[in-house]
Amino acid sequence: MTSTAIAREVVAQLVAAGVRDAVLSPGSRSAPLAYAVADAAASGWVRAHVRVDERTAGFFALGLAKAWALRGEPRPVAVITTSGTAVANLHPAVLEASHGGWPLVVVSADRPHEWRDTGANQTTRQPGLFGGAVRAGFDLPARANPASVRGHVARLAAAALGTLTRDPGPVHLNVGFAEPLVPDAPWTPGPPPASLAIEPAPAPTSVHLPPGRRTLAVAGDGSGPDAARLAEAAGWPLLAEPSSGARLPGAIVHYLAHLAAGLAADAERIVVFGHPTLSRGVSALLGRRDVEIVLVSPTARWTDVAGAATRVVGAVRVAAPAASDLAWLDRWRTADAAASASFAPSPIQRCALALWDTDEVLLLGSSATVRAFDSAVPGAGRGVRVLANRGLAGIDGLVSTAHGLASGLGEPVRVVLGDLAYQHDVGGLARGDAEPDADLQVVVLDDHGGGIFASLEHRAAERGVFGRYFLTPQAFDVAASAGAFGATGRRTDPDGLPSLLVAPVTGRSVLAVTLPRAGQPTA
Ligand SMILES: Cc1ncc(C[n+]2csc(CCOP(=O)(O)OP(=O)(O)O)c2C)c(N)n1
Ligand SMILES: [Mg+2]
Repeated sequence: MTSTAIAREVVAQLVAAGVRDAVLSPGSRSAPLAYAVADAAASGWVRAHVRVDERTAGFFALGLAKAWALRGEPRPVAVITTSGTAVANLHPAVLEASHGGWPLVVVSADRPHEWRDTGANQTTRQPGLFGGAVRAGFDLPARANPASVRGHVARLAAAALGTLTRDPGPVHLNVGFAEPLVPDAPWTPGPPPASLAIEPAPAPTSVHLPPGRRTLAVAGDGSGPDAARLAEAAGWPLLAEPSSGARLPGAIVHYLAHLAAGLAADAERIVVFGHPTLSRGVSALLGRRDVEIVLVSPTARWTDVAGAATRVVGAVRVAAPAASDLAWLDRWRTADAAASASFAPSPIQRCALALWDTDEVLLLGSSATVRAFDSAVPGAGRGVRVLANRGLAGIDGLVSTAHGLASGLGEPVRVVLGDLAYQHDVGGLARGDAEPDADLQVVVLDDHGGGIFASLEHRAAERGVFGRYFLTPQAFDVAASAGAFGATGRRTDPDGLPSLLVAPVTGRSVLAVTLPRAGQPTA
């Protein structure tokens, strides 16, 4: 069968399976897919997004998937590349999607299978390239019967969404294409084909957790607002990471200080939501063997690093708090009020507070950025619109993820990140001439290097070693870099930041915030 027929069927079946966004990077072997997506986009089946750099394309697709989830309508997102190293450039985003549980459908174009191991140009072993990072994969040979495509795409999309497994994540469809790579007849897609109706796995039943036990709710990344609702209903102190979606009114702000001060010493039960990763204090709490630890996970995965959990449940229900629960909650609230009264935020925490005080969707960068928010910001309604890439917490792909998020939502997005993380993914700012502009503001908390390392044991290393091998300050002008990508750039400091955040986020801009230099010896 022709490559054109196969590509059109792949695109049609992706749309039938729920895909509404396709991210493409240019290439010749992938041309049949590009022509098919162009026709599908012209017919309104999908939105096409074209990015030159596949590493960016992968994270951009991740941002689009996050946009669908934020709207309460999870959908798989397709990311399409040509053959060779192009495919491997998706690996960081595929890993992040795997550990974060995001439904990316990688469609890689390949040379005809018989060219493998012959020295043919841009020909490598693409099937299995992502190893255990994909939930499922299929290798469709060149000249396959297009009728075989529907079943494979339906299986892959179901695996990506976790329809039957409750284990969403990335999948990989590798498609061989033989010449000709150019359509011989036009295609005007009509109504998309009917999807294969797959009955989803039943939702987990909820388990009742009785009142009267001194309980802490821990909400890690991706918990969602239900964690806050349950904690509120049960009268549990809520320790919610800033990207949990549960840092809502009532959350305990200075919980790290309270944990360090031993306030949790006589806790009897911890109820854990999402994927907590940010602090050693919470890790220690979740490693305790003298308390009951209940992990609540609606998916097939859970976070239990220490292996100390007592039980794993899909959902919980709670009763009204007992008097003893309210006394316990009161102890935490009283401590938090005292801590708030004496809280003197550092410069980076002042930036976090100013950014938290805005309405736009926020994507928080890894490293010191997310921790500045965690240690400073109060619970607020805006907490449901704060995201992060905490699957693997890389400092890569953050600008691209935010760019995809802004494009997917069609509304302004701010990404806040460190100077090294910004330089790592500065290419994520790029926009092709034919691509619509997104409303994206990149706020770079610029301490001239990896400030996080100054808070770790490596600060004790010899100064030259610490500077060159850990801190790694760069000869890089953050504000000027924006202009190279047609974005606006300017610099401010923590005092100037709040007034600049009042202006609406329109188009692409970069705001560098000068912070005290990281790793400077303190007097
Ligand atoms: C892709 C990737 N490479 C390396 C790391 C290790 N790492 C963690 S934080 C960090 C430094 C980040 O510096 P910056 O973005 O300036 O943030 P800061 O710590 O100064 O807030 C590095 C290199 C990582 N998390 N991800
Ligand atoms: Mg830095």
